[in-house]
Amino acid sequence: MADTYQTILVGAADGVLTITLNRPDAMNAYSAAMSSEVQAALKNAARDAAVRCVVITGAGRAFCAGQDLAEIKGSYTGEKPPLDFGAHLRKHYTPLVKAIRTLEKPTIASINGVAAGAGASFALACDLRIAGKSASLMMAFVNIGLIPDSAATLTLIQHAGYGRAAELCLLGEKLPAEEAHRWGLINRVVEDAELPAATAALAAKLAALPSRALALTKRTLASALRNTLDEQLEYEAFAQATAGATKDHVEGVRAFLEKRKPTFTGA
Ligand code: LHQ
Repeated sequence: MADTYQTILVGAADGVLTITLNRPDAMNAYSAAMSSEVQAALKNAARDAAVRCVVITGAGRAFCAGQDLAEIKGSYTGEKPPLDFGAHLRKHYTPLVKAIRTLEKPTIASINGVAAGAGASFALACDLRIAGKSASLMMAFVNIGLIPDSAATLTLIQHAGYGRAAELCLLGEKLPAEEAHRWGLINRVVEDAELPAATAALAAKLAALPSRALALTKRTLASALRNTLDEQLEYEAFAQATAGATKDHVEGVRAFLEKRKPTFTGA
């Protein structure tokens, strides 16, 4: 039976699983329900060998406006106790960021509009970002007296360097997609109308590549963030030994020598 979700749409075709954040009237603000649903969808994607690439996008004119501030309103009106921020992050945000980063399949954020607060953090956690021209990134946290979370303090520095990360985080201003592209925060920018097709083409390309090599590449890139030179060279030797033992590697080399297109099976 297909999974039924209230806050997201999930569709799979030709090895690509697309998760659409689907609360367009609230700019796809991130609610507790959305958190558990996206986590569940990513867990299923991790288990399903037919899924070879995951796309996250938003319905309507926003990608995601971050925390649903209406949902936690009671903590500010006195109707509910003050929010336990640490517990809230650990329950609803940390598992999602970890799921995206550790998924052994490439992830693409297809940024169709504003990505604000944790919504921007989620996009930054994906492996690749493609955006429509009218999209933007906004570290909105400071505007409500919070600090950037969901690993944005790390990913922003990784993608764009400290100076640019500091500018975005300290000022909380919108950064238009084309500028974010120049800063290295977005990989590709296309006309808004072309975003779905451009995303589909990028995802299809990834889904057709050797999936074990992609998974190992993702792990090896992640290990580089914590390793010394010696450790990283050793990790590469280990990962290459694993990639080199795959059928897809043999197929890739044979196809090259025989001057034909390879057919990768994920084996
Ligand atoms: C929203 C939201 C929203 C609910 C727009 N919630 N409804 C972690 C730990 C614990 C707690 C707190 O959070 C976090 C992590 C975080 O993500 S903190 C950051 C939370 N996000 C924000 O502060 C962003 C707030 N939103 C905005 O700054 C603007 O709405 C943006 C820049 C996203 C869009 O601006 P506009 O294009 O001018 O649209 P709008 O403001 O008119 O919004 C449209 C509707 O969406 C509106 O509802 P309405 O019923 O009036 O049409 C907004 O209330 C609703 N909406 N963001 N986060």
